[in-house]
Formats: sequence, C-alpha cells, structure tokens
Amino acid sequence: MKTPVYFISDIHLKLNVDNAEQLRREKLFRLLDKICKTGGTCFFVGDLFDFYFEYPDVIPKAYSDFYNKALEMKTKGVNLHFQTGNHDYWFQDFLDKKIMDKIYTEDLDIMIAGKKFFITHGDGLLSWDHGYRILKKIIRSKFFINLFRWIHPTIAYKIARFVSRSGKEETHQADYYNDVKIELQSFAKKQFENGFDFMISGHYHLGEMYNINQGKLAVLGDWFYRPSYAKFDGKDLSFQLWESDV
Ligand SMILES: [Mn+2]
Repeated sequence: MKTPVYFISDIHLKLNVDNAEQLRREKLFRLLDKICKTGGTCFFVGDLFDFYFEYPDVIPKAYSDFYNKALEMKTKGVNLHFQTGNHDYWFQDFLDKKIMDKIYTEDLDIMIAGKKFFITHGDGLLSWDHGYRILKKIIRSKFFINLFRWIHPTIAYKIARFVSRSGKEETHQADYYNDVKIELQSFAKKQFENGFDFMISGHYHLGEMYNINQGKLAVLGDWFYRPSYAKFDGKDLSFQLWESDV
C-alpha cells in the first residue's frame, strides 16, 4: 500500500443534501485536496455513506460530487481503499471497479511499510454485541440482498431514509462510551501482544488515539462532531483533528 496512508471513517454522506450537508462535504473535500498534494493512499474505514445500495444499472445520485472528487484523486495518483461499514456494505461493481481501487468486506490484517496493522470498521467487535453479530450475518447474506434488490429503488430509499432518521435518536450515556473505550483498549492490547503495531477502528465516533504498551490504537471520529483522521507516514501513526479553518 502506498504511503502516506490516511485513515478516515464515519463520514456518513447523507441522501439529503441540505446546507449543513454541503458544508460538511466542503470540509471533507478540503482534506481530500490536501491528500492529493502528498499522494499515497486514502483509506475509508467504513460508513463513508449513510446509506448505499447499488443495483446492476442504478447508483445513488446524492453522492455524485463525491464520485467526482474520488475520480479526481485517482487521476492525481492517490489510491482509494474502502472497508465497508454497517451503513455501506451493499456495493456492486460501480463502487468496486470505477470508484475504489480496493474494497474490503472483512477486518483487515495487513503489513504496510514493515508495520503490522489491524484495520476494522468495528461494528460487532464488542463482547456484548451478540444479537448484532447475528443480525449482521442476515442483512449481509446474498438472500437478503437479492430480496431487497427487488423493491423499487424509490421505495427502497424511502425505507433507508426512515431507518437512518430513527437511528439518529440513539444517544448514549457517558458510561457507555467509557465501557466502549475500555473494551476497545483491551481488544487492542491483545492484538499488540500478538504482534500488531497499530489498530485502526471506526464506528464508535470517539476521535481519539491511545498508546497501549508499544502499540497505538486510533478510534477515528465521525464527521458530524469530531472530523478527524489518522495518518501513517511510513514510520509512525499520528492522529489529527480536522478543524473547519484548516
Ligand atoms: Mn458504523
């Protein structure tokens, strides 16, 4: 994988492009332009889209500016890697062949410039996520996807908007975030004991990096409250908040 590698996750590009969404995208595109200047790899660690469902002949049009930006990055020599999250694993050949250079649907164990990385979107990782892990198997099954594909796109996207809206209500107590932090850190500690140097996770929207023994765990931030990214320069991993004025 070409270095430097930039890790970004949980952008949740929306289906409804209002003013706030437009500003969020401009902020993201400013970072993507910056990445074009250094080259390397831009690695999206899941939930790039709030909802993505591709049909053999139909793609979601709400993301057309992102497709353009992605193609521009590729022509400037940036490689685009994408690990699917829980909001955007229903891709087909448009995302796979035209937009991204590489797509991963599973957790990734990879060497980059001599360092061992564990890269995961992170959904289903927590020890108490039993029910979710079963649901994840069902909604990612070929059977479920083929069934959903026969719903007219207008209706399918109406369902998606509804599910996405109802998901917004989900806010957690500080205790929850603390439990998540502890759980992720103990998971990472085991990975580091098993020879990994770095672990990258999205999904939990923490936007923080932790030093654990000799390893580093980056839990990336979402692009609503804590726009951020991690950067591997070929030697070390650093974490950056991406403020609006940068
Ligand atoms: Mn997620």
